[in-house]
Amino acid sequence: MAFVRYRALPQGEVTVEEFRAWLAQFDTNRDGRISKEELQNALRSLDVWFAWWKARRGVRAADANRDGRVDGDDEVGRLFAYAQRNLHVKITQLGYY
Ligand SMILES: [Ca+2]
Repeated sequence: MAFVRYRALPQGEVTVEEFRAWLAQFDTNRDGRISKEELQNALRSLDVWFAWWKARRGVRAADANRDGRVDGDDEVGRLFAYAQRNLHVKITQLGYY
């Protein structure tokens, strides 16, 4: 795998738009969905411990239609909420849709 330097999440509070833009860079196959492996890379870039395990839990928490991918406003919103609860990502507002 190529060594890629990812853009970091903004410091402090993050809006859902910033979160989505940050997440999009990990969509390496550009299908507009975030797989467990892609989320794992995202978490690794945050120096999150147990990234593979949290990626699996995060996709499970967010994947409303159970297709194994995080896609669409609803699922990204759910992943955002998961990140807030479990990854200590600060969210500016909760009424995001
Ligand atoms: Ca899905």
